[in-house]
Order: sequence, then structure tokens, then C-alpha cells
Amino acid sequence: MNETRRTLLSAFATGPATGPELAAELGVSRAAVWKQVDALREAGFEIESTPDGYAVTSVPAYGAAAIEYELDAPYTVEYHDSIGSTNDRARELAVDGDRDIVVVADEQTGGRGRLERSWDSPPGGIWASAVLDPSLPAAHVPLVTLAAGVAVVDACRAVGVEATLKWPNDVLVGDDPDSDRGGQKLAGILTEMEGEADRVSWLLVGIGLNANIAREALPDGAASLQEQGGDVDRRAVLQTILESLSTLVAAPDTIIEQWRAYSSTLGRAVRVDTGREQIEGRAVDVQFPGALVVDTDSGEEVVHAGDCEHLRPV
Ligand code: BT5
Repeated sequence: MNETRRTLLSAFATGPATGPELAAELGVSRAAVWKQVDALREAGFEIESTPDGYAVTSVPAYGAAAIEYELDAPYTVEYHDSIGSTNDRARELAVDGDRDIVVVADEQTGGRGRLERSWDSPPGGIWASAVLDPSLPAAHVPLVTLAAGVAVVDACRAVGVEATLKWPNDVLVGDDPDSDRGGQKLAGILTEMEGEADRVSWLLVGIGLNANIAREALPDGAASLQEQGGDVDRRAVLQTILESLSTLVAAPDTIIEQWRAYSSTLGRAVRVDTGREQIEGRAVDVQFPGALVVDTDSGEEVVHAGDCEHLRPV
């Protein structure tokens, strides 16, 4: 079903097409094409019959088919108005063997951060979890978190919001080292996987971006795209994220360099809480596959995981 919808949508994206052309392309009957066209109309697409065939004249603001339409990435979309957590749903799909599918919701009632923390997800945000191809060594998985961060910054900058990255998984705005007010969190990433050292059985990356949400509906220290420059077209923003993500995961060698370019962590005084110890010093680099290098009083330390705080200059 999703495959037929995707093929139909990509045929429409190139211009008008007749019923027989579509039937041939999809390998189904003309009646089956009409049924799909009706389903798209029901989903909010306006499709007119022109002398050249069916033509899409208007696309709904958001939803599975809307996000798939003109999406230049190999993902199908499953959309929910409200769900507990898109990561939980993506996990079910991943365990069942689904790949290249993105679960998207307008609202989450049980959004999750790292370490059992909660993630506020009122309506209007971009809450999305992508089930990816797991054919990479488990040790390389941190790269996926970095790639998702880069993809979110790409999309924020495309709408004029100068976001930056804080290691390992935060997207911030206003993170100016000379300001007394710290950066505010615009988005967070939660990568989850299951596997052994040499074989990942499933892998997913959850992205939470505060898009069209009023500041008051978010926790202290958060920011939204709405507050930065007004409401955005969530469909376009999510498409940019997914397109960047798929390009980056297909070219893993490019991820760290792009992450460095968007980072506001590098060069800063930081305190990293690894759960076992606090490491303080100057962040000097991010190394493959995603470790932070901190220059401390007792030499350089390579930190693989933890919570990082950007310290204000005294
Ligand atoms: C994260 O965790 O930053 C990962 C967030 C991932 C959310 C996405 S939404 C789609 C998918 N489905 C899910 O259920 N999750 C993913 P962490 O670094 O642990 O940060 C969590 C902390 O951020 C919380 O303890 C709060 O302090 C803060 N926070 C909660 N909601 C926020 C929001 N909407 N905006 C900014 N900060 C928030």
C-alpha cells in the first residue's frame, strides 16, 4: 500500500499523468489507480483532471502522504496525530524488520529523552523517528546521532534560524560564548539500537524539534522556531531534515566534518558528566565515531558519552 502511494506520488511530482500511464507505471489496473487518487484526495490533496492527465494542484500542510510528496529520500512515512512516543512505535517497526520508515506525530504524550528523561512534545512540533539500515558496526552508531544533529541544523538554517550543535545531541539557539544567558535548546536527538559489537540488528534515530510551539508550552531553557522567526512549513522543514539525514548516512565520512562546522561546543570551556566522573576543560575536537576530546589540566581526555555543559567565561 505504502509502496503504491509512494510510486504514485513520485509520478505526480514530475508533472501530470494519465490513468493508463499511472496504471502501467504502478503495474495495477486503472480502477486501482482511481482508488489511490481518491485516497490522496481524502488525505487532503487537490488533484485535478487536466487534458494531460491527473495533476496535483495543492498539497496538505502535513501528514504521511504530504511529507512523502516531493521527498528526495528513500523513506516512507507513518503519521499519527497523537502517539505515546514515535521512538517506541519506530522500535516496534524496527523489531518487525521494517527499514527506511519514519514515524511522525503532531503530538507525543510520552516523549522520551536520554536516560529516562521526559521530552515535552505538545502539538505543533516536529516529532519524528527514522528506522535506518542497520548494516554498520555498533561502534559507529554515535555517528548517526551526529548526522541527525547536522540534518536538523541544515533545516533550521534553511528557514533562517542560526542553530548550532552542542555535543553530543543538542541543537541550540543563542549559544553565544560571550553572553550571560546560555543557549536554549531547540531540538534533541535520541538514537536507539539493539545489537552486538559486530552486528546491529536494528537502529533508529528520534528527532524532536520545537517548531510551531509557543515558548510558554515548553520547559525552561527551551526555544522554538516559532519564537525565533514565526511559524514554519513543517512539511518542508522535515523534508530537509530527512533529505540531509539520508545523504549523510550514505556518506559517513562526511559527518564529523559537517558536525564540527556547526558546533558551538568546540573551543569552549565545558564540564562533561559521564555518570561516573566530571571532566572539566576545553573542548578541542570531536573524533570518530563521535567522541569529545577535552583538554584538561591533566592532559587530553577522550569522552565517549555524557552530558555536556558549556561553561560561561568568568
Ligand atoms: C534529548 O534528550 O534531547 C532527546 C530528545 C529526543 C526527542 C525525540 S521526539 C521524537 C522521538 N520520540 C521520543 O520519544 N523521543 C524522540 P536529553 O538530552 O536527555 O534531554 C532531555 C531534557 O531536555 C529534559 O530533561 C528537559 O530538561 C529538556 N526538555 C524536555 N522537553 C524539551 C523540549 N521540548 N525542548 C527543549 N528541551 C526539552
